[in-house]
Amino acid sequence: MAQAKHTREQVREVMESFPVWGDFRDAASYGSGHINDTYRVSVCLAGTPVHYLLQRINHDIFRRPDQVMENIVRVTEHLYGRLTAAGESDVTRRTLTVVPARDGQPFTRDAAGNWWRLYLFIEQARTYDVIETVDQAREAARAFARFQNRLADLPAPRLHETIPAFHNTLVRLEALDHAVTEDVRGRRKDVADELAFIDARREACGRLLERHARGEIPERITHNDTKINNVMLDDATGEGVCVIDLDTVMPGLALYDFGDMVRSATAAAREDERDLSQVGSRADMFEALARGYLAEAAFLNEAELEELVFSGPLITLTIGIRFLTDYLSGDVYFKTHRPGQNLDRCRTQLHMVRCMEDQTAERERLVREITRAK
Ligand code: ADP
Ligand code: GN1
Ligand code: MG
Repeated sequence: MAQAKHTREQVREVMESFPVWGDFRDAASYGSGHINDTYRVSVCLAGTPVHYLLQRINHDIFRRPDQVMENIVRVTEHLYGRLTAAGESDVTRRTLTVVPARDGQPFTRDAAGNWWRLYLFIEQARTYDVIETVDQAREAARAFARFQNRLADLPAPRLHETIPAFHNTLVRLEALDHAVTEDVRGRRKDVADELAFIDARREACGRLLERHARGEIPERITHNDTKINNVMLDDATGEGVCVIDLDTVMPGLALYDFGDMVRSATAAAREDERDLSQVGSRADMFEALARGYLAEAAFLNEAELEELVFSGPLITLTIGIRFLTDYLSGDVYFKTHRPGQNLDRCRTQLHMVRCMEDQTAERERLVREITRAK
């Protein structure tokens, strides 16, 4: 659980900007996200406890929080419309719902210049940092695919790119090279093996970008942060009930979403596990993800299907590059709770890349078998 950065009193004050009925009771730091500051706020509504999810948007990372919120409002309202039209029950558990501030804006600012947003709290569901069963993998993949399906007809204009070149591996490599040259903390000496591992894979890093530039892989509306703890699974049924963490929903490649599911859902250990003998990419979880995703993502074209397996190691390498860059830069991007955590995270990612590479042939066979059967 994250360390609370704001006091109960500060959170209470922020909550006054939102038209929430009831008596403020408590605020607790919540979740294990690496980016925003998240609080579960408890309110007592005429005797009934009610929760809200309050977040401080990390404005060092999201430089235009207003554009982030404009995207999120458009996306969540569209999802609400699609769910309602489909006659779904419990619609406010199936999409995030933004609670506007008293001034009608989808955020509020505090005296220190921070940006805050409030969501309805999704009850009787939870997220997992390391998933436990193949059913969870399948349900998570289905939920992310349904999310992409439902957003395919979002009306123009194009969504804002909240972080430009987010999954562009070549741009991420440039940032790593820069961090290596600068070596601001003198840590380069610790990472020779990691740099060699990445160097050996440079050529493959532009593969999807090239196929996109040739028009073979289309741009779609994608989530771009399909880490497994960004989907809530229903406590009772196990269904992937709600896709959350919508800061990076923007134009992207569907393959990046599948790749990040493979990175995070097949992981046998936590992202910062130090004992690499525990780390790996589980074959059974991959199979469940592929089956769940392909069952729902009917929009995929031939080129996307061809690259489905490759997207796993590519995104895992990309995130490994980002953790290493942050380690060399002095841990300025991802939240860390102990020294060396970003280097440990990088090492698990690179270990998983190798593990995925070793399973490429079997995974390709499996994907062909699933798509042929359809
Ligand atoms: P970050 O961008 O820092 O990863 P998230 O938006 O993913 O932040 O939120 C962190 C955690 O808070 C999630 O992993 C999830 O467990 C929980 N969470 C987020 N939104 C909700 C919500 N609306 N209802 C209940 N829990 C939520
Ligand atoms: C961050 O916000 P969170 O913790 O869900 C990051 C992702 C990384 C992930 C690695 C905006 O995701 O891109 O893949 O950490 N989000 C952003 O765990 O950079
Ligand atoms: Mg998150």
